[in-house]
Amino acid sequence: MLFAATLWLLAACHTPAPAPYGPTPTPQQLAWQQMEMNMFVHFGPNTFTGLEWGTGEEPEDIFNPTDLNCMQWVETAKKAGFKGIILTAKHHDGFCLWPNPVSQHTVRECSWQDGKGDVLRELSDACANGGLAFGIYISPWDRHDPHYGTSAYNKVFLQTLESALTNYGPVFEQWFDGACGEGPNGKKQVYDWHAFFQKVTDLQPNAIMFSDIGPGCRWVGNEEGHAGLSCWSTMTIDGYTPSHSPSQDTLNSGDPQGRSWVPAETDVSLHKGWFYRDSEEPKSVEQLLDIYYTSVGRNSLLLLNVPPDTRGQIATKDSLRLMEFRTALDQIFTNNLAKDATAKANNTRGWGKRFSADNLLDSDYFSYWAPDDNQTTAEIVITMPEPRTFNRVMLQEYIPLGQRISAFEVDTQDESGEWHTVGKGGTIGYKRILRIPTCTSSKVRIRITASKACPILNGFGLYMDDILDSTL
Ligand code: FUL
Repeated sequence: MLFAATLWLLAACHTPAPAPYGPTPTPQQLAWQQMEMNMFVHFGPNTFTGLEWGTGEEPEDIFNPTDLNCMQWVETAKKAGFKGIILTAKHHDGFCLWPNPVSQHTVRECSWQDGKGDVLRELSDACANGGLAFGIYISPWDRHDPHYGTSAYNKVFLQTLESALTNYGPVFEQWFDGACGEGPNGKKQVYDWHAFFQKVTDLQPNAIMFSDIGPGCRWVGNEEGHAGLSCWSTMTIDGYTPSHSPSQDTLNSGDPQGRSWVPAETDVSLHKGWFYRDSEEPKSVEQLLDIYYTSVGRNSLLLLNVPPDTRGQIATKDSLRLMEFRTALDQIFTNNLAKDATAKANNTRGWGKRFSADNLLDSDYFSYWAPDDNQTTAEIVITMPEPRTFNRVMLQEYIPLGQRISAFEVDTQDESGEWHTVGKGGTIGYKRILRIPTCTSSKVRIRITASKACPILNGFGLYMDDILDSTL
């Protein structure tokens, strides 16, 4: 008896974890993905002119916030559930929100705060005090800098990066915008992307670099707030640059054969435009929830733009809407209806608890269910103590070992014991939320029908959304 128990224990302890499959996230990319929602802040001369793309000829004095309060941004962001803030330190008009030594078109040149103002300083301090991560957007396209369109501009841009990335503490994300509206007869800048990326790596080795193609995270391919129905965090980026990227469809859905880990980031604005305009109303709670489902719920991070007004504060109507959004998310997702359930898989790696299906239901991110290596399909049955009513199914793949699953279905069991398919999907990735018709059942079955290597899941949840009537 003792001998058998010892043997069992030895076998359980010695079953190795699955080997990583394909590209995997760096620890920084994993931590970034776990942030789930960050706040984007577009602020600058356009806030005062009402333009979306400034010409670069705006007089510096146009930038004149009457009551800048970055702590208010941070407090609002925290209450809304954002984990970090990314500020447009320099948009296409070239105006720098900090006294960039290689530019004469900055806060230093304007009468606001007698030329002593520095929005990067205020925001980075506020983020540090409030416990939020701080990120920087710097537009490579520059409609003001006289060097733009010549190779000398690359040096100016590198010095610009150097100034922004050395003086304001840790930067969690460096955002490289890809836009250029110069047109066929406009200036043509050949960017030295290699040097730009190297500069960020040297100065902020932990920063995630965003551009159309990453390398830290990629553009999702649209500004409407939706990742692909299937969304791979993998894509091949060799041979591409941020100025020459794969098609928007590929950016939207990634590439299951992709050779790099470049997860999708979904940037979208609370308003119609990126900069604040009094005439624009914030998106409704329903629209925001929909965006949440099509971004966070489709293996992408949501970067929601909340533009401050001409005071330099988030307008009341916007912060109220964000609070309503937060309340809705809490109402839906605080109560995981499967949290006291049990889970059983048709195949489990080794014996014992280490890879058992129950690991889907605990709150430990790093515990997961995995079957034997040769399994690429699997079934897990989740049993609740009594029938429960739900319309959202949340699944998480354990991405530190790669993204594997390419097709799955979800069934519920009726009183007579018959199974009915209620939802299906392609990829899962870090997080997938399926919107299904409202159903009542005590048993849910996850069927993984295709996976590139043995599937590995670490999270499962059932929720009821009474707010957004949608099964998309
Ligand atoms: C685009 C820019 O042209 C918009 O103005 C905005 O900054 C958006 C986030 O990226 O490429």
